[in-house]
Amino acid sequence: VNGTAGSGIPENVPPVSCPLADEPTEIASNISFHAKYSPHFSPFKFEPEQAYFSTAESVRDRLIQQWNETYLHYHKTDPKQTYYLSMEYLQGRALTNAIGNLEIQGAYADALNKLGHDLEEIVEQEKDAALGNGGLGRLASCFLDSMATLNLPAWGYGLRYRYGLFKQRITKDGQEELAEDWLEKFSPWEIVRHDVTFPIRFFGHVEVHPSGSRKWVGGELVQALAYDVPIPGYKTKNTNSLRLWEAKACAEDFNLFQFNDGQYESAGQLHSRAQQICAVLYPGDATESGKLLRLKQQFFLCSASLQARFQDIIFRFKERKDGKGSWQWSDFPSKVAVQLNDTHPTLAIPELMRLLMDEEGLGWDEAWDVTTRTVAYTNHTVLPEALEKWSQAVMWKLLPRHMEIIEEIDKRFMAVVHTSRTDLESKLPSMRILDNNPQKPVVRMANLCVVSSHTVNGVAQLHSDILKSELFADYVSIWPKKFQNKTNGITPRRWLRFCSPELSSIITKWLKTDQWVTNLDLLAGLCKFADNEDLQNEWASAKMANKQRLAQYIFRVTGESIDPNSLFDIQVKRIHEYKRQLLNILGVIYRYKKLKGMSPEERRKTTPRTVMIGGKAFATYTNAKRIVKLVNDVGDVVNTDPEVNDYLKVVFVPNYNVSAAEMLIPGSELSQHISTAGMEASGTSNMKFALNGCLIIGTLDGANVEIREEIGEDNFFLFGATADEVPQLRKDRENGLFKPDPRFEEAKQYVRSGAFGSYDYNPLLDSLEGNSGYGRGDYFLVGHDFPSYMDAQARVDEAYKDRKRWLKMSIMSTAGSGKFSSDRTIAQYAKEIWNIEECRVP
Ligand code: GL9
Repeated sequence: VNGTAGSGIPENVPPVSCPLADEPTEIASNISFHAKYSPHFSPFKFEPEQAYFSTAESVRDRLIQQWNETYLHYHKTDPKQTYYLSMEYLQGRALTNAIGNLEIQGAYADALNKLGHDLEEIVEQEKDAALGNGGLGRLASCFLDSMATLNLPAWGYGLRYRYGLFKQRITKDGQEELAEDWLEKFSPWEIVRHDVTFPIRFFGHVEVHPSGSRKWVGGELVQALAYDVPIPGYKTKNTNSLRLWEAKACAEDFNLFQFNDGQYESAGQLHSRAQQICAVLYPGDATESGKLLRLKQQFFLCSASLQARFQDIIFRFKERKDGKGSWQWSDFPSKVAVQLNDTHPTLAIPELMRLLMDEEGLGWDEAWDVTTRTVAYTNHTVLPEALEKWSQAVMWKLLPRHMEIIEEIDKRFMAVVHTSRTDLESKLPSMRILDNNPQKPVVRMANLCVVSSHTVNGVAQLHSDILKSELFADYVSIWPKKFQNKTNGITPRRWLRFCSPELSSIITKWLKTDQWVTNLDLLAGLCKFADNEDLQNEWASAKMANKQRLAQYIFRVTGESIDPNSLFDIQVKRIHEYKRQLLNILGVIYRYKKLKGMSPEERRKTTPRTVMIGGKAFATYTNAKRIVKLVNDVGDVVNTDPEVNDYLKVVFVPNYNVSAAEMLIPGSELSQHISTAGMEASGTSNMKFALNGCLIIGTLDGANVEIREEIGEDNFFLFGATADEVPQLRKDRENGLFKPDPRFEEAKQYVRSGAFGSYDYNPLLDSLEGNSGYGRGDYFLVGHDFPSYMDAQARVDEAYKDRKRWLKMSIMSTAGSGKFSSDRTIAQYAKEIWNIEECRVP
C-alpha cells in the first residue's frame, strides 16, 4: 500500500540521520560516499560518468526523503487522488530539473567543483529517458511537473520500456534508426518496488457460475512490477511519483524440467514472452500498428494501475470498517479520478467494470455509475489514422471478459438511442462502439471513451471546437456538458528557468521577483518595458549567448559552423506531412535559387539565415524519410556553395530529443509551426519557443491561434488557409480549380532537375501534384499555402533588419506567454475535471 501502511520500522530504533546536506562540502562528501559505496562502478574511478551517477544518487537521497513525507502525508489526509494513465512520458534528463526544483543547483555546482568536476559537463552524461514519441508524451511529463508543483495528489502511471524512442542517425541514405538503450548502465532515478507487484492475465476464458456471476480464468499470467520515479515539485516538499510497470514472468513459469533436458529456448519461453511486453515503445504517430503486443501493453498498463489503486482502496475500506463507519463503493469516484491520455489506456474502462463486478460483486448499474464518474478522456488528434481501432477477433482472444463488457456497453448505448433519441438512429452505425463491418469488425476506442467518460476534452480551443462540430458532433446533443477544452501548457521550469538561466535572470531583474516561475502570468509585466533600450540590450545579449551555445552544439553534432549573427530559424518536431516540413524546405530551395541569381551587392542586402530542421520520421513512413533526406541533401549543396553560404545555411539537426530541444529553443529567433490548418491538435513546442522570446511564423492551427491572441497579431507572422477553408480548397483541387504559384513550380522543378543530387525525389514531389486522394493531390495544401508562406517569410526578413522592432516583438512573445504554463492547464484539470485539491506537505 504505497509502502506506508502495515507495520513499519520499530520506533525505538533511531534512524541513521539522512545525509541531506546543504553545504557544498557536505554535499561533496555525500557524492563521494555514493562513488565509493554504490556498487555500480569500481570505487577508484571518478570520471565524469561516475561523477554523474554518484551525484544523481546523492540527489535521489533527498528526493526519497521528501517522497516518503509526501506518501505519509497523503496517506494521513486521504484526499481524492488522480491517476494519470499514459502510454508515453518524454521525461528527458532529470538532474538539472531535480536540483533546480529543490533549489540546490548552486550548492551542487560548488560541490562538484570541489571534486574536480563541472556541473555543466556532469549533466551532459545523463541519457534522455525517451519513453514517448512526441508532443503527447512530453505533455504528460510537463503535467507531472505541474501536479507536484501545485501540491496535487496526482500520480503518473506508465510502462518501463526497455528501449525507448529510437536513436536517429543520418547517413548518406538519410535516416537510420538505432535502438536506444537508455537503461544500458542503469537509471539512478527509478526505485524498484519489489513489494508492489500484481498479476496480469491474458487470453483464457470466462467461467459462468450458477449464481450468474462471471469470472475470467485460465490463459497466462504475467507479473507487473513497479518502478517509481520521484517527481519533485518546484519550491515545495511535495514529491509525487511516476510509476512505471515492468513485466516479469513468475518463477514457476521457468520450466526446469525442459531446461535440464537441454531444451533451453522452450524452457524460458514464458520468460521471454513476458519480457517482450515492455521491450519497446510503439511509434504512436503512425498508422495503428495492429499488433497484439501493443494491445497487451495497453492492457498491462491499465490493469496494473487499477489493481494498485484497488489494493489501496480496499485497505482503506477495511481500515474504516474497524473504525468510523463504512465505506461504500459509490464513494470511489470521490476518492479516485482516472485520466486517459488519449485512447491508448481505454481498456481501463472495461477493466474497472470487471474489477467492480467480478471481483467486488457489484451489479452492472452500480459498476457503470462508479466507472463513468471516475474516468475522463483527453483526445489529442483528429487524424483518422491515429484513431485506434482494435480487431474484435484479437480482443476476444486476448481479453474475452472485457469484450463481453464492451459488447454490453455498446448494447446499452444503442438502447438509450433507440428509446430516447430516435432522431439519432441514422447516425448510430458510426456512433456505436462496435463496428461490425463483416470485412473487418473492430472496436472503436474513441467511441468507447466518449460513451464511458464523464468528461472529454480537446487540447486547444480550435481542436476542442472541431471535436464538438465534427469528430464527436453526434454525441454533443446527447451530452452537451461532457465536452470541454483544456488548452495544453508547458512547464516554465524546464522550458525557461532551467534551459535559459540568462534570460531568466533578466526577467527576474525587470519584474523584481522570481515569482513568475510559478505564476507565469506575471510575465505580462514585461510589456511595459518592451521598448526600453536597456532591457532590449540585455535581452539581445542573453539571446546571443544562447545562440553561441547553440552554434557550438550544432558544430559538435554535425560538424557545420553556423554564424550566430544570422537569423536562427528552427523547425523541430516529428516529421509528418501534415506538419509540412516540405513547405519549409521548398521555401528554402526557392530562397537559395534566388540568392544564386543575385549579384554580390544584392545578396549583401538580404537577411542572412540559418535554417535548422530536426525531427524523427517513423521508420516505415516513406515520405517522411524522403523529407529528412531532402533537407540533408539541400544542406550539402547550400552549405558548400561559396556564393551563397554567407547568406544561407541549412542544417538538419540529428536525433532531436528533449535535451536537444533545451539547447535549440533558447537559441532560436524564428520558429515554424506551419501545419495545414485543422490538423495539429495543439502543438506545445510553439509555446516553448514563444516563451523563450522566439517569434513564430505559423498558420491558424492548434494553439497557434491562442498564442497569437495572447502575444498580439503584430508579433506573429501569419499565413495560410484557415481550418474552415480547408475542405473547400481540397474540393477545388479535385475539380481542377487550383492554379499553382510560379514560385512553387520553380522550387519543385529545381529539385526535379537534380540540383540536390541524384536521389529520386519525384515520388515525394508527386504527392504535391494531381488532384485527389490522401497523400496525393496535395492533401496538405502545400501548394495553396506556398505563396502566402513566402510573403510571410519576406515580412520576417524585413522585420529582422530592424533590430529594435525585432527585440520588442521578442520581448512581447515572452510577455504574452503566461497562459501557456502547464500550471494553468493542470489547475483547470484539477478543478473542472478531477475535482481534486491541493494537499501540501507541511
Ligand atoms: C499530439 C498532437 O498531434 C499535438 O498537436 C498535441 O500538442 C499533443 C499533445 O496534446 O498531442 N497527438 C499525438 O498523437 N501526438 C501529438 O503530439 N503525437 C505524438 O506525440 C507523436
